[in-house]
Amino acid sequence: MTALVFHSDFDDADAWEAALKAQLPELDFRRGGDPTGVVAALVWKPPAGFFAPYRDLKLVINLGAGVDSLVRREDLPALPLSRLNDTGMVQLMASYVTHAVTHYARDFHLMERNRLKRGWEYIHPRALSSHRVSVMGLGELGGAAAAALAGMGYDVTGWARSAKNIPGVRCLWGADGFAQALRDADTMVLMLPLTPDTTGVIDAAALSSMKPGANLINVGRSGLVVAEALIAALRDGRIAEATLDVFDEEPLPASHPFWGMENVRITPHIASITVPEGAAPDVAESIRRVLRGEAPLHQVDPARGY
Ligand code: OXD
Repeated sequence: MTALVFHSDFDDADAWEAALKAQLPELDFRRGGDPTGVVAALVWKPPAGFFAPYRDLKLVINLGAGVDSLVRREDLPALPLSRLNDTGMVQLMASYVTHAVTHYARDFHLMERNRLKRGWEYIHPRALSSHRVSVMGLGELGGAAAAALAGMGYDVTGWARSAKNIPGVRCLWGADGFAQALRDADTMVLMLPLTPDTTGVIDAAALSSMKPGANLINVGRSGLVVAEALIAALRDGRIAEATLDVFDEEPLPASHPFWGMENVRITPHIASITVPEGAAPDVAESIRRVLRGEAPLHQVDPARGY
């Protein structure tokens, strides 16, 4: 019998158990308890020391897309590590990003504020093709969000470390491409993985290289942005608006300045989640592969960080 241990404070263990058993009927799905015979761990931010009792472990699966919190742990076992990537997660992320960009491109943020004052102000709509969006990070989620935006008619630039080809998206790479993507954006969407190279990459200099009055959407990781620099840029209007889904401390403390800023939209890290029925076939296949001595699906290089 194949045993798997599950840990997440956010995801629905019952739904995961049902979805995984539909793929692997013989699976012994554990939420803790006896560690003997557990070959796979499906986890989101397990507590420190979590892995130590699992001596039979052969595979760690990150219950999400970003592996930054796992790869920086001292206690991560030296085993194959994979992450999740399912259609449901990609669609949820694309829906969040297209909504957030559209909120600004269609001036809904201004109309919401007018609504609070009972103010009727006609704001003439502009063509979506006149709104330039830069999607920073073109992985599975970023690439799909960029394609969805392009499909809606936005003028989309995408940036990745290496050259990519996404129909309808102007794909840039390298340091010059990064600077250009920042310069061109009416709205910038951060979808980069958090690695030593990307930590703090959106600092005061990066923000001041953007068009005055540009908007920023962060659905990647808070560590990509230097928070003090963003707060200063939002206060002086250099960055007009921000939509933030990820924070250094979650839940975001009630005393945090972001809460008091009219031009900051806050969502509680819900841009995307893994949908168990969608992701379970890949998890099951990764377990089968690892038991056959093969590499799992969506394997992550811990040294690279994605
Ligand atoms: C993820 C996340 O990485 O939800 O999947 O942040």
